[in-house]
Amino acid sequence: MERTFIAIKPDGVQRGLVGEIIRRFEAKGFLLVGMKLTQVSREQAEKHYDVHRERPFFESLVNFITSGPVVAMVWEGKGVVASARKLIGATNPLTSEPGTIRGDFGVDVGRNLIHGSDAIETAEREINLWFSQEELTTWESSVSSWLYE
Ligand code: IDP
Ligand code: MG
Repeated sequence: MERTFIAIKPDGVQRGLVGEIIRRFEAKGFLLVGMKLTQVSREQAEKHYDVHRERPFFESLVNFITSGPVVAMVWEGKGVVASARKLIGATNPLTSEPGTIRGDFGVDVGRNLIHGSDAIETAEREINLWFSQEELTTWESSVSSWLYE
């Protein structure tokens, strides 16, 4: 089953949106298979955002993601990578649709609350960067037959 990496950034934690964000993924029907509150090291942040290394906002992005605790999660489900991106909304919260996490709760692109992997291969890379095998669980929800045909 497909898995994706999701992180509630320091602004989401500070603003008390952890429960609300997790609620949306649960309510959709995705399965939480890994979760931890963690203070990200500079090294880890730079690895995570490696594709943006040459972008002008790279330094402020790394400073921000390391500025406070982050809730790192792995969610599982059919089509979860693309679907999570839809739940999250467009990168700039001013243009994210209402009903999305960024659209409902954010204003500034540098305070957009949440990260989600952008492709299946990216998800695999990010899950391995953030979690060890022992930190991930394999389980089946007792309501799975009410979610999947
Ligand atoms: P994504 O988070 O929607 O996948 P990316 O393009 O991968 O967006 O950018 C990673 C993160 O970098 C964004 O979530 C946002 O926090 C930040 N970012 C992206 N573009 C800008 C920008 O133009 N200015 C400042 N920060 C940006
Ligand atoms: Mg991205």
